Amino acid sequence: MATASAEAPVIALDRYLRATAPKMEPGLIVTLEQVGLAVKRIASELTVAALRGELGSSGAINVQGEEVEKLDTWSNNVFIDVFAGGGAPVSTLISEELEDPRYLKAHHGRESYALLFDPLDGSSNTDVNGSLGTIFAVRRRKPGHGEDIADVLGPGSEQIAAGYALYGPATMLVWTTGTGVNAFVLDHEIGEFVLWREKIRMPQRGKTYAVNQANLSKWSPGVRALLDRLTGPKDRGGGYSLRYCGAFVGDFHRCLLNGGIFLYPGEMTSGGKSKGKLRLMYEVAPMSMIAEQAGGAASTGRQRVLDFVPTSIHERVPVYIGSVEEVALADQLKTEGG
Ligand code: FBP
Repeated sequence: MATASAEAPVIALDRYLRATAPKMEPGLIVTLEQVGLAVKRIASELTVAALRGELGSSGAINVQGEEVEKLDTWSNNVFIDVFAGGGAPVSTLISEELEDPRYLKAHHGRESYALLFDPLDGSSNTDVNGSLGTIFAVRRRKPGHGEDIADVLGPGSEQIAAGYALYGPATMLVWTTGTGVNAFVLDHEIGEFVLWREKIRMPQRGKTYAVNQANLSKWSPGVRALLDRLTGPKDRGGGYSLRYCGAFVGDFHRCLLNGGIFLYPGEMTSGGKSKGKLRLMYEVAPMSMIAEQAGGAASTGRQRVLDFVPTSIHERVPVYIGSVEEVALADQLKTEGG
């Protein structure tokens, strides 16, 4: 039986949202609680998925042209089930695993929210028991919006909340509503998310970088210059170690706590243009709100991620995210030819 340390009061997520956090609109409180519920279900299933034959591919290909893992589909359905119940004023679900938005009748057309999410981040880790995550963002929907999502395709600065869950040795829920970044840990004994850290600050500079270096040949000279600098001599601003777990959430979480940078650069195409891999609306923009709220930064290599105006819900962008010093260096070295 774990003993709680005397200093740290046990504050559960719902109590924190309702009593401790800066005043929050009631609909947003319920929405974050529902996200917490979906994450608890996914966390519990991940611990036994291997025993239940839920690992491996579902055989389907998603709108991104990627093979869909059984757990991708399962996690996506958990979110649909939780929000279709109508408790939270969410009228629109936009997911990595859904080609088109899913409209929920309960709140359709009214003052409501859109929930944008990547139900299971790091899919290539599902079968090897590696780090996995869930990423989400909340945006306001105008009444009478109908089935047109123009009001959702605004810059990331319009997000009113964002967060992620990290399924690692512990399950963590990290979120912001624009007043700092808070982290909760799932205490499996009581089935509650309990406050771990409030108003987390990302160090201005770190000691690690995270990138799939196997893509080196596809990158611009600016990206190579950045890697040369980070891996160069310590006395010339280098000496960084490479840490890459293959899940954006896991690699970003390390930057949040210890500083450093995660990058997924654009790959140069024959037309000389670079195209990123990660999706703006439900991966990069939510994490960028967290980064900035913790005193970090996020760039597409050409501009601040939160200023980028998307043209579609599944748009991809290059990303350089983490401590302000490393992201500034990436911009200075014109990594995306900016
Ligand atoms: P999904 O797993 O949700 O599709 O996310 C993409 C992702 O897995 C990121 O989590 C991760 O950072 C990246 O792709 C890994 O890509 P690669 O296998 O090319 O290194």
